Amino acid sequence: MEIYEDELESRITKLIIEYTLKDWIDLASVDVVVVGAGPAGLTAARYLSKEGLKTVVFERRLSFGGGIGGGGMLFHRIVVEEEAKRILDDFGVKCRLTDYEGLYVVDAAELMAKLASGAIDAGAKIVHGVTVDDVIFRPEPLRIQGVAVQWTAVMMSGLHVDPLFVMSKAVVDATGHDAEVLSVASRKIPELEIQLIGEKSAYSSLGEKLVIEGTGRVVSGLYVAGMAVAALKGTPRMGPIFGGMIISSRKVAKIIIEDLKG
Ligand code: 48F
Repeated sequence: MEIYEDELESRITKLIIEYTLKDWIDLASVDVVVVGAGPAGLTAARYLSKEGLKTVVFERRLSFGGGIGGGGMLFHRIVVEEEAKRILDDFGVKCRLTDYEGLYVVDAAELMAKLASGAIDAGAKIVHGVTVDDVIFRPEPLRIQGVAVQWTAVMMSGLHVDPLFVMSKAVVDATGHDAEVLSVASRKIPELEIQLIGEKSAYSSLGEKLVIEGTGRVVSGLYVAGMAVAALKGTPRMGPIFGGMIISSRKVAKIIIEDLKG
C-alpha cells in the first residue's frame, strides 16, 4: 500500500479527471438523453440501453430514485399493479402480493437501488449533480437535438456560467411533476406549440391509466414519460402507486426504439 506514498494524492486527482473527461467526451453525442433518474428515467434507460442505444441519464441530485425514496408520506413502501410487477421482475425487485387482488407492495430502498443497477447493468450511463436547463433545436424540420447541461451546484450558486451541450437523437423528459424539459421548450421555442396544462388533483386509477396513454413523442426528438406526462396533459396525480411510472417508461423506450431503429 505504501508504494505510492509520495504521490498518491496527485494520482487520485489525475485518475479521476482523466477518466471523467473521457466519459464526458464520449457523452458529447449520444442516441438518447434521459432527464431525471426517478422511476421513469431509470426504467426507460434500461430498455433503451438493452437495445444497444447509447443512453445517458442526467440527474440533478446526487441520488437515484426521484420520488421513490419518500415512499408514501415517508412510510418506506410503495404500491404497484400486476403489469408493472412483471417489469420489476426483470429488475429483480421483490414485489410482495397483498390481500388486495392485483396490488403488490415494494420496499422503496430496494426499488431505487435495483432500478438504478438495472439501468447501469444494461449499459446506461448515469451522471449525478447535473441539471438539464435547456434544449438544442433545429428548424426545417423543427426538432429537438439534445440538451444544455450545467452542474447543479453552479445553478444553486447563482453564478452566471454558460452550460455545455449534449447532442442526441432523442430527449426524454422524465423530470416528474414539473416537466422541466417540456416547460423550457414550450417557453423558449413557441413554434413547437407545446402547451403544459398542469397536473390535476388525485384520482389514482384514472391517473395511472392516463399517464400511460399520454406517454410518447411530444415533438420530433422530444419524448415524455412518467409524471411529466400528467403535467403536460393535465391528468390526475396518483400518489405512491408506481405502476404507471414503470409502464409509461417501458412504453416510451419502445416508441424511441421504433423511431430510431425502425
Ligand atoms: O420526480 P420523479 O420521481 O419523477 P417520475 O420518475 O416519478 C414520479 C414519482 O416519483 C411520484 C409519483 C408517482 O406516483 O407521483 O412523484 O416521473 O423523478 C424525477 C427526477 O428528475 C430529476 C429529479 O431530481 C428527480 O430525481 N430532475 C428534475 N428536473 C431535472 C432533473 C432537470 N432539469 N435536470 C436533471 N434532473
